[in-house]
Amino acid sequence: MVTKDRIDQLAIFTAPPAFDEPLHVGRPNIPDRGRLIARLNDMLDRRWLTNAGPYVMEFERKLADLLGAPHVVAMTNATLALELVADALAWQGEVILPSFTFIATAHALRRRGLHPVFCDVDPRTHNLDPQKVEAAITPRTAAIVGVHVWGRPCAIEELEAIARRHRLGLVFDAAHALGCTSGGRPIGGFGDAEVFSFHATKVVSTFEGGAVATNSAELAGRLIHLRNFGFDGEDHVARLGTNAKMPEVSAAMGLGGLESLSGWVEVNRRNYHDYRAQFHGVAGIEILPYDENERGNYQYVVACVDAEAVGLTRDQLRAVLWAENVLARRYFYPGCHRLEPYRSEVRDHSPVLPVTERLTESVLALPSSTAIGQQEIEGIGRIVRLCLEHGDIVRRRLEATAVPLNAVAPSQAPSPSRLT
Ligand code: T4K
Repeated sequence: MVTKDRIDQLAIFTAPPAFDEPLHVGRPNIPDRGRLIARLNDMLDRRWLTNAGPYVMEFERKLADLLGAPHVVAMTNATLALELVADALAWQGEVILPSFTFIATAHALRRRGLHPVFCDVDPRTHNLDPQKVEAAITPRTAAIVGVHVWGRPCAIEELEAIARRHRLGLVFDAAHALGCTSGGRPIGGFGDAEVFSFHATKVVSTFEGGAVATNSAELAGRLIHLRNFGFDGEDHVARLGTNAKMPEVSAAMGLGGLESLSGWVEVNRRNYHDYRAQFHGVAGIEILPYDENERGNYQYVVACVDAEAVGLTRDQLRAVLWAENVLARRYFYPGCHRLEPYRSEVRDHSPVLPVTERLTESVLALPSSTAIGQQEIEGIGRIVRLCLEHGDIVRRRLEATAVPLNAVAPSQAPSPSRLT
């Protein structure tokens, strides 16, 4: 790592980047390799590779304990899991959801033939604003899908009350929220169902993977059929299903992940506090806080950039960081409502979701996970503070060199000299 003390040492001035290798958001956590390989050997000896094998069943049982939900159904990924939940609950018509989420939330509904209705979020929580949800309800509304963005819980009680009052379905996209709590209760047992992701970038990974947690035995039963072509017996097909089964190799990885989870969360938490310390008192940059009274997984460390106070936009700051090989991500830019197919369907292009639009211009997810530690975070803090102290020079440099604000990292494409 190259320590940057002076403004001319920044890579945008053709100096070498601070980091030789890219620092990613969402670098996978790797469980104990010995145990993983032992499990894989057992799996191969057993010659049982998929279709409700022993690892998948053990993974589901252990998840049920962690999530405080009696039924967990493991799937190929969270996107298919969301699709199958919407199918199993027989939703039709409109579903209210945030635009400030990963596109998978909207696509899953749309692929079921539902009409996503994007609702604005609370600027403090980044999650659905219950008042705006209620205002968006029409006679065609079938359900609400809340997203526990960054693993911070939605306003669950308010959303439950609204769903009850209007007799709507309520499901939570809990892709980010494994191991988190709301009011001290594990996320997993709220609403009709909660959907988790075990993608490589999540705190526990199964390479690709997802799961539905629910209190309803009936819903779980339907999902078990749906994930397996609709079979409910050796040769009896009860409904139109698909193939969304989690394979044994994924469950083996996930079991290792669950064994390591508390240690990884400790590292994430330390990283989060190190970032908070780096930016403490820095005007215009806030590291989004986690409620220390709840259990969190701290998988995402999110900086909110106030362009006016900082003197640089979020994208300018990001371009500087990318030149240093710090691949900060602007999740969830530009908002689902600005992406296809939803974008083309909106007749009025004026900002209808003002909070979402502001967030998508100001939020920057910073590299964290077990792949980085205090030294890297100090390096990143130093770069950002240098930028802030010399905002005018940095801005002029970026403008003069026409650095694309969609910049790619030095290790991925242009050498720093391309930035001259
Ligand atoms: N709902 C929500 C709220 C979600 O955030 C997601 C997924 C879903 C639903 C759907 O869940 P799944 O169907 O995926 O189970 C990533 C993930 O692909 C996506 O799963 C995740 N959310 C989203 C927030 O982030 P991208 O487009 O940022 O992926 P990518 O390939 O750029 O990877 C992110 C970073 O991770 C990169 O900087 C590199 C690093 N990485 C990635 C992979 C795959 C690694 O270091 N190693 C790896 O193996 O979407």
